[in-house]
Amino acid sequence: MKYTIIDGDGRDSFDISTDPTNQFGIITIKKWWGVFGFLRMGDISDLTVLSPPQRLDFESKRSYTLKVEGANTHLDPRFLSRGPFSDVTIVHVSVEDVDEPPDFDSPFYFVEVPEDLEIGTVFKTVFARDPDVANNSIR
Ligand SMILES: [Ca+2]
Repeated sequence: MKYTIIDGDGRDSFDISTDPTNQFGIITIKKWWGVFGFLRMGDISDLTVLSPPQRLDFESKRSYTLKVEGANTHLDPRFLSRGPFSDVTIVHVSVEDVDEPPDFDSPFYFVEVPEDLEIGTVFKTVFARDPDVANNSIR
Protein backbone atom coordinates (compact mmCIF):
# COMPACT_ATOMS: atom_id res chain seq x y z
CA MET A 1 0.00 0.00 0.00
CA LYS A 2 1.15 3.52 -0.75
CA TYR A 3 -0.44 6.53 0.93
CA THR A 4 -0.48 9.97 -0.67
CA ILE A 5 -2.05 13.33 0.16
CA ILE A 6 -3.66 14.13 -3.18
CA ASP A 7 -5.58 17.28 -2.29
CA GLY A 8 -6.72 19.55 0.50
CA ASP A 9 -5.61 22.81 2.09
CA GLY A 10 -3.23 20.95 4.41
CA ARG A 11 -0.86 19.73 1.70
CA ASP A 12 1.70 22.41 2.57
CA SER A 13 1.59 21.60 6.28
CA PHE A 14 1.35 17.80 6.44
CA ASP A 15 3.08 14.79 4.96
CA ILE A 16 2.04 11.18 4.78
CA SER A 17 4.32 8.18 4.58
CA THR A 18 3.72 4.48 4.59
CA ASP A 19 4.84 2.49 7.63
CA PRO A 20 7.37 -0.36 7.23
CA THR A 21 4.63 -3.02 7.24
CA ASN A 22 2.92 -1.27 4.29
CA GLN A 23 -0.29 -1.23 6.33
CA PHE A 24 -0.65 2.25 7.78
CA GLY A 25 -0.35 5.78 6.51
CA ILE A 26 1.59 7.93 8.97
CA ILE A 27 0.62 11.61 8.91
CA THR A 28 3.25 14.04 10.13
CA ILE A 29 3.69 17.79 10.36
CA LYS A 30 6.04 19.11 7.72
CA LYS A 31 9.27 20.64 8.84
CA TRP A 32 9.08 24.39 9.16
CA TRP A 33 11.37 26.18 6.70
CA GLY A 34 11.30 29.85 7.49
CA VAL A 35 13.57 31.72 5.09
CA PHE A 36 14.88 35.06 6.24
CA GLY A 37 16.49 37.83 4.26
CA PHE A 38 19.85 39.40 4.94
CA LEU A 39 20.34 41.88 7.71
CA ARG A 40 22.86 44.69 7.47
CA MET A 41 24.20 45.84 10.80
CA GLY A 42 22.23 48.80 12.06
CA ASP A 43 19.47 48.52 9.48
CA ILE A 44 16.60 46.57 10.99
CA SER A 45 14.36 47.37 8.03
CA ASP A 46 16.29 44.88 5.89
CA LEU A 47 15.02 41.96 7.93
CA THR A 48 12.23 40.46 5.89
CA VAL A 49 10.58 37.10 5.94
CA LEU A 50 10.84 35.78 2.39
CA SER A 51 8.55 32.82 2.81
CA PRO A 52 5.72 32.54 5.30
CA PRO A 53 6.14 29.96 8.03
CA GLN A 54 4.16 26.81 7.37
CA ARG A 55 3.85 25.68 10.95
CA LEU A 56 0.50 25.22 12.63
CA ASP A 57 -0.98 28.34 14.19
CA PHE A 58 -4.33 28.21 15.93
CA GLU A 59 -4.68 31.98 15.72
CA SER A 60 -4.47 32.07 11.92
CA LYS A 61 -5.88 28.69 10.82
CA ARG A 62 -7.89 26.35 13.01
CA SER A 63 -8.54 23.40 10.73
CA TYR A 64 -7.18 21.61 7.69
CA THR A 65 -8.56 19.06 5.31
CA LEU A 66 -6.46 16.33 3.72
CA LYS A 67 -7.63 14.13 0.90
CA VAL A 68 -5.67 10.93 1.37
CA GLU A 69 -5.37 8.15 -1.16
CA GLY A 70 -4.31 4.60 -0.40
CA ALA A 71 -3.24 2.64 -3.46
CA ASN A 72 -2.02 -0.85 -4.13
CA THR A 73 1.62 -0.80 -5.20
CA HIS A 74 1.93 -4.34 -6.52
CA LEU A 75 -0.85 -5.12 -8.93
CA ASP A 76 -1.46 -8.71 -9.90
CA PRO A 77 -1.76 -8.65 -13.72
CA ARG A 78 -4.51 -11.29 -13.51
CA PHE A 79 -6.81 -8.78 -11.76
CA LEU A 80 -6.01 -5.59 -13.66
CA SER A 81 -9.52 -5.43 -15.08
CA ARG A 82 -11.02 -5.46 -11.58
CA GLY A 83 -9.89 -1.95 -10.56
CA PRO A 84 -9.89 0.56 -9.05
CA PHE A 85 -6.89 -0.29 -6.89
CA SER A 86 -7.09 2.71 -4.67
CA ASP A 87 -9.45 4.37 -2.22
CA VAL A 88 -9.75 7.93 -0.95
CA THR A 89 -10.66 9.30 2.47
CA ILE A 90 -10.88 12.75 3.98
CA VAL A 91 -8.89 13.59 7.12
CA HIS A 92 -10.06 16.65 9.04
CA VAL A 93 -7.36 18.15 11.27
CA SER A 94 -8.46 20.47 14.06
CA VAL A 95 -5.74 22.69 15.52
CA GLU A 96 -6.05 23.16 19.28
CA ASP A 97 -4.95 26.32 21.04
CA VAL A 98 -1.89 26.43 23.28
CA ASP A 99 -0.62 29.32 25.39
CA GLU A 100 2.35 30.63 23.43
CA PRO A 101 5.26 32.70 24.71
CA PRO A 102 5.64 36.34 23.62
CA ASP A 103 7.31 36.92 20.26
CA PHE A 104 9.69 39.86 19.74
CA ASP A 105 9.29 41.78 16.50
CA SER A 106 12.99 41.28 15.77
CA PRO A 107 15.42 38.48 16.73
CA PHE A 108 17.91 41.19 17.82
CA TYR A 109 18.22 44.93 18.04
CA PHE A 110 21.21 47.09 17.22
CA VAL A 111 21.42 50.33 19.12
CA GLU A 112 24.10 52.99 19.18
CA VAL A 113 24.20 55.34 22.16
CA PRO A 114 26.55 58.19 22.98
CA GLU A 115 28.77 57.44 25.96
CA ASP A 116 27.63 60.56 27.79
CA LEU A 117 23.97 59.57 27.80
CA GLU A 118 22.15 60.95 30.81
CA ILE A 119 21.04 58.41 33.39
CA GLY A 120 17.41 57.52 32.86
CA THR A 121 17.35 58.57 29.19
CA VAL A 122 15.11 56.38 27.04
CA PHE A 123 17.19 55.35 24.02
CA LYS A 124 15.28 52.37 22.62
CA THR A 125 12.00 50.55 22.95
CA VAL A 126 11.49 46.89 22.16
CA PHE A 127 8.24 45.16 21.39
CA ALA A 128 7.06 41.61 21.96
CA ARG A 129 3.73 40.51 20.57
CA ASP A 130 1.47 38.09 22.43
CA PRO A 131 0.55 35.59 19.70
CA ASP A 132 -2.50 34.37 21.58
CA VAL A 133 -5.92 35.70 20.72
CA ALA A 134 -7.41 38.12 23.23
CA ASN A 135 -10.22 35.80 24.31
CA ASN A 136 -7.92 32.83 24.80
CA SER A 137 -9.41 30.61 27.51
CA ILE A 138 -6.01 29.11 28.33
CA ARG A 139 -4.64 32.27 29.95
CA1 LIG B 1 -2.30 30.25 21.06
